[in-house]
Amino acid sequence: MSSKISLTRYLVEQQRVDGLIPSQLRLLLEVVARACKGISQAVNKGALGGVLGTADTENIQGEVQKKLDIIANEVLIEANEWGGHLAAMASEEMDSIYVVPNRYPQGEYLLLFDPLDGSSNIDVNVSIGTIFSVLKKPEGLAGVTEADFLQPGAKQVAAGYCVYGPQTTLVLTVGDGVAMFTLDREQGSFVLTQENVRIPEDTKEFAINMSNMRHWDAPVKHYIDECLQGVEGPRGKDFNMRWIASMVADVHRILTRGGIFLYPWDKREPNKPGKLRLMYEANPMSWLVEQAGGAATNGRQRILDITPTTLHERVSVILGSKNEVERVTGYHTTV
Ligand code: P6P
Repeated sequence: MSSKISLTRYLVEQQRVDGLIPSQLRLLLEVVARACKGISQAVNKGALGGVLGTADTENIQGEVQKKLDIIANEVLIEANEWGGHLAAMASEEMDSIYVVPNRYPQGEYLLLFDPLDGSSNIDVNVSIGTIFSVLKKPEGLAGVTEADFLQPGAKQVAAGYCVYGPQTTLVLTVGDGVAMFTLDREQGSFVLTQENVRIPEDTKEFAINMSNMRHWDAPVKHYIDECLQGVEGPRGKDFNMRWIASMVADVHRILTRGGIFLYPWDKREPNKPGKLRLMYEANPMSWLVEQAGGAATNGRQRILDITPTTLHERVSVILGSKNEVERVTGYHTTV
């Protein structure tokens, strides 16, 4: 008797035991996982699949889209639009929301995603990933609009990512802790490989793009400077640094062994609160991190408490080991 627990079995048991996952949400999560398997196949083909390089188009962020950005977006739309569990979708790669066409039944959930985060790493064979967030459509009004999506991250009913690295691993929370599933390519299914993931409250590893140092605000400069002083400095210990420039990969490392990730506001674009997007990058990652015992703020408040005003708004992100995040956040009122 195989001791392997598939994603399907895990979700059925979560539905049966805890009632945490209504059947429509379970169906949605299984469809998203299946779409991630398809994206993983496309990513793994690389040059052999003719999927590398740019698509010569730009997204709403004004960023040149990679071919795989568009492929991944299309895979997620096509996989999810017909199932009857969704009312609409929103994506980093689409200017406005995608309402489920009338030819399909509409459901009660809203799905948001960054279909392929870390695109700058695609052509150099470094880990990338899909990030997703699930909200419930507000009761009442018929139809669905962008305003229905503008809910704080604390309202998410499911969140996760799939990292396409040496392994393809799906990481998921529905509010009862964090579970990790590794793709068994021989069986073609995700298998539970870790549950009740916990982030150590302390760490010696920080992740930030150091090339932006001269642009940071004082609290972040102060924090990183203390880390760089090492054991001789006020922290009394040496720190290590990692920066993969792929949020999914950096967050996966932090969920696996602890650490702190910072993409703070900087004065290169002072009118933008940060680089990363609130709705489909920071919110799902923040919920996962909190569910694993970590913390996530924008330097001044809990990210999950932020009420969005626009679909693609950006945010400053400080997340990971609880005590480090609290230290940096504290510097935002004292430094
Ligand atoms: P930089 C990828 O483009 C991304 O949105 C995140 O995945 C990543 O953490 C960040 O941007 C990297 O930004 O400025 O270091 O290239």
